[in-house]
Amino acid sequence: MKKVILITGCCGQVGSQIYNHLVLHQKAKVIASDIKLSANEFRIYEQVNVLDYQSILGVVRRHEVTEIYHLAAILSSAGENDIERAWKTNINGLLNILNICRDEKVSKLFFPSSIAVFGGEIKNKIAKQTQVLTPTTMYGVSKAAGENLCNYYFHKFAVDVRSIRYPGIIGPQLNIGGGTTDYAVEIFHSALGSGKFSCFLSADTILPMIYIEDAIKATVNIMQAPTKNIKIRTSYNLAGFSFSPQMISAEIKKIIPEFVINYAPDHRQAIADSWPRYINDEEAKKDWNWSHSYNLQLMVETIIDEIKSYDYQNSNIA
Ligand code: AKB
Repeated sequence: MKKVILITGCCGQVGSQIYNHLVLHQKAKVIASDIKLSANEFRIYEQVNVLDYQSILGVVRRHEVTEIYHLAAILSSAGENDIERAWKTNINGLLNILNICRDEKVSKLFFPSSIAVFGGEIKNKIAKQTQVLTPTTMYGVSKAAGENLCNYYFHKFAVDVRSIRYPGIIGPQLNIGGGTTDYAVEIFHSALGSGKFSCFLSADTILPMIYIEDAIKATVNIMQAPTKNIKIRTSYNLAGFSFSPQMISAEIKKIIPEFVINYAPDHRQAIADSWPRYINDEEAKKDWNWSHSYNLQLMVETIIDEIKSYDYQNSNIA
C-alpha cells in the first residue's frame, strides 16, 4: 500500500520542518494542511480546520491517507488568552483525528505533547517519565488530557498513536507563535538584526530545550520504531539540553560580541517557573534508541550560520 502522510498545522514551526524532512527522506505522498487559506510553499496543500470533522474526513478519504502527524495546536502563552479556544482546538481537534484514524483505518498517528504537562512540585526540577501531571496552563491541561485520550484509543480501538513530550523547540525559522520558549528563537533574529533583545523571562530561568533537527529526528524515529518497542502510549519524555536566557546570550556573544540583552519578565515568567528545568528521558533512550546530537554551543553556531544564509523573515519554510 502506498504511504500517504497528512500533516496538520503544517505552517507552524514543527509542521513545516517535518514536511521538509518527509518530502526529502520518505517514499510517500505528503499532504500539508493548515487552517490558513493557502500556502504556496507546499506541493500538495489542503486548508483544514481540525475542528471541522467533515473536512478532515474528506481530505483523508480523497487522498487515502495512511499516516497522520497532528501538529495543529494552540501553545502555552496564546492558550491563556482564550482558554476555551485552546481546549477546543487541542482536545476536540485531537478527538476528530483519533476518530478518523479509528474509522478510516489510518495506520499510525503522531501526537505532540509537551513539557507543559508538568507543574507543581517537581523534585530537583527534574521531570521523571512517571511524574504526576499537574499542569498550570490550559495548553498543559489539554496536552495531559490528550495524552490520556491517545492511550485510551490505543487500548480500546488499537489506534497506533505515538507521542513525545517536546521540550522548547529552537530553530532558525521564525514561524513560531504563542509559546513560552519562543524567546530562544526570537533572540537570534534580534541579535543579528538590531543587536539588542528584550527578554520576557528572567536571566536565570532554566528550561528544557531541543534543537529543531533533533526534535524532527525524534519524531521520525518514534514513528518508524517497531510497534513492540513503543511501551508508553501516553507520551514519552524527551530531552535535549537545558539553558537559561543568560546562558544562551553568553553563547551568542561569543559570535556577536556587541549583542546586548535586557530582561523584562512578563506573564510568561509564571508559566516558565511552573515547568521543570530538566527532563529524564531514559525510557525513550531504552525503548526506541533516542539520543540527541546538538548541545547549546553547536545549536547557537548552527542557527547563526543558517539565519545569515537565508531570508527567514520572508519565508515560512526552509
Ligand atoms: C510553549 O512554549 O508553549 C511550547 C512548549 C514547550 O510546548 N514551545
